[in-house]
Amino acid sequence: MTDATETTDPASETSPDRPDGTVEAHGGEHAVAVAAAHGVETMFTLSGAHVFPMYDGAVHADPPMRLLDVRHEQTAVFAAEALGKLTRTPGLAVLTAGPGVTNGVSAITQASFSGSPLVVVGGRAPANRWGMGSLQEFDHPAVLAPVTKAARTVHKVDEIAEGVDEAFTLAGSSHRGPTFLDVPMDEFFNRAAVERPSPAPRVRTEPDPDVVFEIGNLLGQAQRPVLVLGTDVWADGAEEAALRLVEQTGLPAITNGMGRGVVPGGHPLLMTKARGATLGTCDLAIVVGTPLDFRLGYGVFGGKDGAPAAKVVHVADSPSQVSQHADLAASVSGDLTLVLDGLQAALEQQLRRPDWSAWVEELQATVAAAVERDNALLTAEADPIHPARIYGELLPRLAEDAVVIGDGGDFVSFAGKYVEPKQPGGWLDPGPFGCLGAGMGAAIAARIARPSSQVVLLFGDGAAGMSLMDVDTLVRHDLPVVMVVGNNSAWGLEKQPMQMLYGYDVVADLAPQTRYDEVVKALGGGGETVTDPRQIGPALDRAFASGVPYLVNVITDVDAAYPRNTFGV
Ligand SMILES: Cc1ncc(C[n+]2csc(CCOP(=O)(O)OP(=O)(O)O)c2C)c(N)n1
Ligand SMILES: [Mg+2]
Repeated sequence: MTDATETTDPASETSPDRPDGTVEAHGGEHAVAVAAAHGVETMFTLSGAHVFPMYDGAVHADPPMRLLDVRHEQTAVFAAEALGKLTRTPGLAVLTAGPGVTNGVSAITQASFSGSPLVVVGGRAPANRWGMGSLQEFDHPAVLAPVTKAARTVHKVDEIAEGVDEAFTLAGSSHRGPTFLDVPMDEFFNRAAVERPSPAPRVRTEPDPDVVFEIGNLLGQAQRPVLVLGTDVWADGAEEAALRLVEQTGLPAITNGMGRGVVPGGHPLLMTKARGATLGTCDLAIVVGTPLDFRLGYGVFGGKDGAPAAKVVHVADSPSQVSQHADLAASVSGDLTLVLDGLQAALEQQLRRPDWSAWVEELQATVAAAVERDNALLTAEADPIHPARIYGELLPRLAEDAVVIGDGGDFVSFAGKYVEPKQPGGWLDPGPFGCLGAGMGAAIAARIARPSSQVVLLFGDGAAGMSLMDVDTLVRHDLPVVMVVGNNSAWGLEKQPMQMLYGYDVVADLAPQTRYDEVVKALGGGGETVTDPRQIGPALDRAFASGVPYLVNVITDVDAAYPRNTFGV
C-alpha cells in the first residue's frame, strides 16, 4: 500500500502529517490555514484574481472559512477591523492588487489610530512581470508602512505561512494594530511543502511594580481622583480588573471608546454624564488605555472654576503609547490587568484608606442634574424632530447586550451623550481618526460576532451615503441590522461651525428629506420614514421585529446642532 502522504491525491496533499511535519499546498491554502489557527473564521473581501488563491484556500479549508464579500473594499476592512475589536482576535481582510488595496487605506489607518487588531492580505502583480506594467501593478507596502505595524511583501510561496503567522502575532500583541502583507500572484498560486507555525502564546508584559506602587500612593493622597478608562482596557482584556478597582475602592470613573460599558451605564460610580465637572475639578486623573488626545483635552485636567491643575497619570498597554506631550506626575506601561490589580493592592496596603465619598456625592448630584436636563430633550415633542428624541425612544428598547455603532457627525455626538452601554464590547465608533463611512462594516462585523444581539447602526444622513450600497451585503448574507438615520439633510457637524466662523455655509447641505429607507428597500431590505416624534418608537419596534436589514429614516431639525465648544483641533 502506498503511503497517503506520497500520493498526488489532492485531498491528501494538504494533510499535515507528512513524515517531515510539512504540508504541501498552494500559497492561499497555507495563508488560510495559518489565519484559521489564529482564530479567524471569516474573510472579508471583494473579488479580484490576484487573491483567488485565498478564496480557494477558504473553500478547501476544513472547516471552510466563511467568505463575506462586500461592495466596496473600505467596507471589508472596516468589517475586519470591527470584528477584531469585538472579538479581540485579529480580523482578516483580503484585498486585490492596486485599487483593492488603496480602497482599504482609510480603514487600515483607522485601525492604526484605534489600536485595532487587523491583518490585511493584498494581492500583488506577479513577480515574473514586475516592472513591465502588468495590470494593477503597485508597490503597496510603501503606502501602507506609515499606517501599519508592519507592511511587507512575501516574495516566495514557501515564506507565506510564516509571514501570515508573524502578521497575526504582531497585530494581536500590545499595542495592537493593523499589519499588511502582499504576495505576488505567481507565488500565491505556486505550491510548496512547508511547516506551518503554531500561534505563539500571548505575552503579558509586567508593569514596573515600583511605579505602580508610586501611583497607588498618589491615589491614596488624592482628594478628588478620577479614573478614565479607554479602548485598550477592553482590548487588553482588563475590563474586570477595571470594574473591580472602581467598585472596591469607590473610585469615580469616566469611560470612552470601547471602554464604554466597562463601568455599566447607570452605575453610581460612572460619571460620564458629569464629564466636564469631573475632569475640570479633579485633583488626580488616572487615564488608562487611551491617548491623551483631543478627546481628553490633550491631557490637561482640573482648572475649572478656579480649581487647581490636576496631577495626571498615564497608564498604557505598551511604552509607545505613553503620552510624550502631557505633563505627567507618573506613567507606567504593561499588561493593564496587572496594572489595575496592582493599583488596588497598593491602595489596600496604605494605613489610611482614602475617603472620596464627599467628592463622589458631589459628582452624583451633577450626574442627577444632567439626567434631568437630558430628559427634557429625550422626550421633546418638537416639530421638526429634535435628534435627541430618537435616543429617548431607542434607549428603553435596547437590550443589555446590544451593539450600538455610530457613523456620523452631530447625530452620533448625541448618541455618545445619551447611550451608556450596560456591558463592555457593545459600542463601536470610528475612534480618533474620525472616519465617516466606518459604520456599515462595523455593523456587518457586529452581526457576525453577536448573532443573537441587537445591532443598531446610527447614521448621520451624510455618513449613510458613504456605505449604503453595502446594504446589498447585509441582504445577500442575511445579516439583519437596524439602521437609524438622523436625517437633517446636511453635513451638520460642518454646517454649524462654518456658520459660526464665516456667518454663512457652503457645501454643507444635502438634498432635503432623502428617502434612504427606499434605498434599503430597493436593495432587498425594509424601512420607513418618520416625521412625527410619536412615530419613532413604533417604527423602531417594527425594525427590530422585521428580521431583515431595516432603515428608520427620521427627518430631524437641522438647527438642533450638538452643543460643542471645540472643533476637536
Ligand atoms: C471620511 C470623512 N470625510 C469628511 C469628514 C468631515 N466630517 C466630519 S462630521 C461631518 C458631517 C457628518 O454629517 P452627517 O453624517 O449627516 O451627521 P450630522 O453631523 O449631520 O448629524 C463631516 C463631513 C470626516 N470626518 N470623514
Ligand atoms: Mg446630517
